[in-house]
Amino acid sequence: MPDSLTTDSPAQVFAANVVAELVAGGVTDFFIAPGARSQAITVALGQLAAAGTINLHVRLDERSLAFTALGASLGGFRKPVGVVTTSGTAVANLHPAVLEAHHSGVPLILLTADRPHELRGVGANQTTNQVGIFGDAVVKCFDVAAPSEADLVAGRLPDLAKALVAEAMQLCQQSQIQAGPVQLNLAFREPLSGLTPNAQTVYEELLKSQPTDAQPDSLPLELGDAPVSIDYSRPTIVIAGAGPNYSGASHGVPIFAEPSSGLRGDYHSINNYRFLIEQRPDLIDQIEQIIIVGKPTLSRPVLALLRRPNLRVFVEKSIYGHFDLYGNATQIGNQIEVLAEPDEAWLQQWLQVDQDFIAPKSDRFERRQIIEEVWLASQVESQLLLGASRMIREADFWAPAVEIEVYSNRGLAGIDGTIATATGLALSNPELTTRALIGDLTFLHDVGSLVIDPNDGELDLQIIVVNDNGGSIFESLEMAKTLDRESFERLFKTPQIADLKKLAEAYGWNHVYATDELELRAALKQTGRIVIEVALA
Ligand SMILES: Cc1ncc(C[n+]2csc(CCOP(=O)(O)OP(=O)(O)O)c2C)c(N)n1
Ligand SMILES: [Mg+2]
Repeated sequence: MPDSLTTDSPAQVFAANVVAELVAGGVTDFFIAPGARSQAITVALGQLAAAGTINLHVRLDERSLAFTALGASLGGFRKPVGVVTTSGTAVANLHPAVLEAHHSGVPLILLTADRPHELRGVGANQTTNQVGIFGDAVVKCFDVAAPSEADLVAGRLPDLAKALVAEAMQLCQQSQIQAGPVQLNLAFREPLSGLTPNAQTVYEELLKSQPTDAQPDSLPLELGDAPVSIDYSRPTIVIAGAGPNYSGASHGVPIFAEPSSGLRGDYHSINNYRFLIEQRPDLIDQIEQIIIVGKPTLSRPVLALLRRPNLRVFVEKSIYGHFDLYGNATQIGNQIEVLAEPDEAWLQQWLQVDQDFIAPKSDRFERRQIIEEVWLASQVESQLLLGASRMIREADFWAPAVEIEVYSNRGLAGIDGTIATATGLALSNPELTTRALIGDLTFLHDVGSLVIDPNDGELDLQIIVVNDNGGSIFESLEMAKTLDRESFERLFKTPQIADLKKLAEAYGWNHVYATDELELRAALKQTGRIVIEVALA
């Protein structure tokens, strides 16, 4: 304990201990937005960052902040990261990313500063009910009372911080399947911060007093289910939705791999499956069993497969929770008991049909070529984020049989926060080129995430925008056929007239137009932060 014990702010002592415990527990990256009520946490994190102990990232907009944190956690194999906000609407701005994290098993530690209990519900500035604000999207919300002078004098604050962080860390990453956000709603009384104790010193003391190597091990899958018994000798396929799907390939049967499954390059993957579903009913009719891994979301024909009569559907538990859309899963679990080995002839028949299939070709530069170029450019030292909307669905048809590091926010498939998520991925793997392939509305939705924090350093980050002047995904839906064109455009397609080049440049990004494959290929080789705009009619 420092000598100046009684002059320390209880807020600062507690904040320093909370963050030191988090770091000792393995959290290396923190995301903060400026604010008064959270100043003790921010000061403490600043000290740890100055000492080189943590990576600290600053954002203005908390919505962007939280998606950036989400991307960073994803890029680090779902490691827990800290997110810090002040009180009030700042907290509410975390909500979209918290929902996505909840639905896709991403461990976020939300440190939301709050007024002390005596100032709640009495009209104090910037005060709302932050307890339970995220509902069941957080594993738990801890409502932590403001540290008091009495706590400080009694020397209780380090132990309080230790117990709090230990439980929070445990809850946010219980297993691969049950990971998710936790909220530490931390009340603080004035004085809201001080310069002592220095959080780096608190951290170093902490390390001396506890065994080292508290880094989280890789998380166990949830075990203990009754094994799922599969007779692979019957005609079986795997449908692989959004990943990570480490086990998808291990079944030894044909895989229908959505592009965000990470399995397109696998030997078993039938990459023309979206065409074959419609063109080879003879083969589809033979399927007797389907194993679902990850979260399939992209197409109605795939989901329709699951509703076929006399089908056995096995669901492998995933990070995305319980997937059983039609309530017809025969068994759900993650331990498999192999009753009989796969039929090699069945697999070979599918691989042959896939290889022989000739996809419709067009000479125009369109989405197919964009996907192929982006995919192939991403084979080495790269990671790719697929935005929601049309391009990920086009990739379901066209993504080549090449393994790449691929991500997508399929927990809720929002078009929000995509630039921020890509930035988070880039921050967590700065040695890679990070690409996001998104639509024009998705770009505009999150354009504020182009704000650059110069302290983030040089990132190779490419936002590839397919600008088709509005939400072209809606063209394929019911209302596009029933509504008159004008109503459809005004109500759904929402064409926009934004100048993306000016926007990008205003935020300090490079911008380049790509009008054909060669220009796109060249643009994809550029370094730095760049918006690559591909205009399509
Ligand atoms: C936050 C959020 N709001 C609304 C939607 C509904 N939505 C799905 S796709 C889409 C349009 C996206 O358009 P664009 O990014 O241009 O992609 P395109 O389909 O044209 O390639 C919208 C509004 C959503 N998924 N998420
Ligand atoms: Mg569009």
